[in-house]
Amino acid sequence: MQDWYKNMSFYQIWIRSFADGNDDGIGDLLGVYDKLTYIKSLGVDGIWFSPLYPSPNADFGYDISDYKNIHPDYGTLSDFKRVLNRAHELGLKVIMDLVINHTSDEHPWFIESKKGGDDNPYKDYYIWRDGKGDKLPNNWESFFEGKAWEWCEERGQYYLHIFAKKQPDLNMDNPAVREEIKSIMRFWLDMGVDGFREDVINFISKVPGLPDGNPMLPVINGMPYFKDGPHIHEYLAEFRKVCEEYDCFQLGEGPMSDLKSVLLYTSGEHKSLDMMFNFDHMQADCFMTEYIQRPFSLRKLKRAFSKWQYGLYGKSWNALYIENHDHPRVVSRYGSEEFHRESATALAASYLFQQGTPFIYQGQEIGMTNIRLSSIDLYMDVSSKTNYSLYHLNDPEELRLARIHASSRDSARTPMQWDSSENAGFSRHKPWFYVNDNYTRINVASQEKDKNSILNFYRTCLNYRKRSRICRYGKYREFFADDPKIYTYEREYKGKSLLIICSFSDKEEVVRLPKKYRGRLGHVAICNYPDPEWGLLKPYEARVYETISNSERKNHEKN
Ligand code: TEU
Ligand code: CA
Repeated sequence: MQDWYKNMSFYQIWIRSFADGNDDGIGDLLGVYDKLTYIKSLGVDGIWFSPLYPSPNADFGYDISDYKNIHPDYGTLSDFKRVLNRAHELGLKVIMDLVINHTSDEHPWFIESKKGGDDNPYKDYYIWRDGKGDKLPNNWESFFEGKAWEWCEERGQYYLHIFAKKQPDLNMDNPAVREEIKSIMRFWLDMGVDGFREDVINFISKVPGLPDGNPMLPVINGMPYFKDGPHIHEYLAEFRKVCEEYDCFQLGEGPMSDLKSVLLYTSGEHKSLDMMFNFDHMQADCFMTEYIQRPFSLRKLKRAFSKWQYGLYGKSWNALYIENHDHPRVVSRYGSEEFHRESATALAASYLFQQGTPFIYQGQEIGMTNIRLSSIDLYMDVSSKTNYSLYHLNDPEELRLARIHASSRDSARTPMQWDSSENAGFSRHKPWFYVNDNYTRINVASQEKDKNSILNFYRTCLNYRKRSRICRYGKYREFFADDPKIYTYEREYKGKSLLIICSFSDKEEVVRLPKKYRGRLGHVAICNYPDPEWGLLKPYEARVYETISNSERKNHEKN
């Protein structure tokens, strides 16, 4: 397969909150169409659409009830084709979200499957089990809603759901199910889409017998039996074959994945994905999930970044991101709302010069921040609601809500802040979800006008990396890993290098230079302050130095 994706960066659209084209309060494809030139102007090369398909929205699109259609809230298939064609005209690739670990419980397959019956072709499309006496089939917990089993009166059996109750897991061991998946892939590839982001793809093969998990483990106790399961490589190879008929690429989402498993998926004999999203760097201020909070640790963030940069170099390829629709806004987490512009741009520089294909999530490019809603009833994300209702019940309300403020996925799902007009220019109708109050201050229109804005910093970095062979091929090296306030890394290729220094301090800091750069620093190619001062970093200052090696320099001077 082609590796065109190695020179690219992608913009992620979570359509419901992106842009409302018909003013009914819900983002849609008409809205996307109107913003395609904006997206292009960022310097990205493609779009990843979070699910656009019909869905009851128990998990906002990740519970699909029809894989070959568009949700009526967002438009029609012909609206989609219009967007796809225009995107292609602009030179933007388009990738779709492929959610195949589970469907909605309102998908016709599940409605049929519930009926049971020996000659029912849909009978084994899902994972059905009898209870064990008066107990559940096993002790697994779901990610989103308590136990992983739900009773179905109609069929008289339990079904497995690793996520919400309304997201029954498909039985991938059934060849008919895999044929359905391939047919879905072909449907979109034939239309012209350029690839897939494959949701929780490392969960689709379960260990036969579905053994009990360790009862001492919280929430994810079934993980050893559904992550990287026994037939995963077989199934992914089948899907890969379909993709190989087209010039497309596959990006897997791999919660809890480690280097070893990602290398298995993305290189060598089993290669069935081009790259994977991992979650390590999203845990620099929490333990396992954002709901269990810890103070932000830059060292932890750097460890996660470096682990993957060193670990995949020369063997595979990284998918780079610091935000998506599943995590609260990164400025509110790892940056500073006080040093808003500075920290948002430092965060950008901290990952955009790493090796891999960067993803930018809508609103990240203007530094959107977390929303703080006044009551749990105003939140919509199923996982936030569950966390609130199951844990810390005896804590004061204020504290319980503060945990939701810091962890809710809803913070990344507020309407995009386009300008300072009513509803942030997202819609002329009351939006389906709350707009962050700070939209008058943080919005696209005002940042368009400011050459030092976060938006323009993203443009600078994205355009720079596109032209840079060092960014594509260069070797990564981190310096001063123990430094709790500054992230310093290098990319080196054929005697030339970039040295990236990002301060995460809200005070001035002294620049620490790696030995090899002393006396041969080169010049500042990019900086988030207009006048970088020799030897001193301002709060959240980020610089990218371009340098050449001593031997190259000598050659240069001779000529
Ligand atoms: O996410 C998988 C996943 O592991 C996250 O849901 C994670 O558990 C959660 O964000 C807590 O931090 C994918 C999708 O990206 C997500 O939107 C879906 O809800 C989920 O799968 C189920 O389809
Ligand atoms: Ca609309």
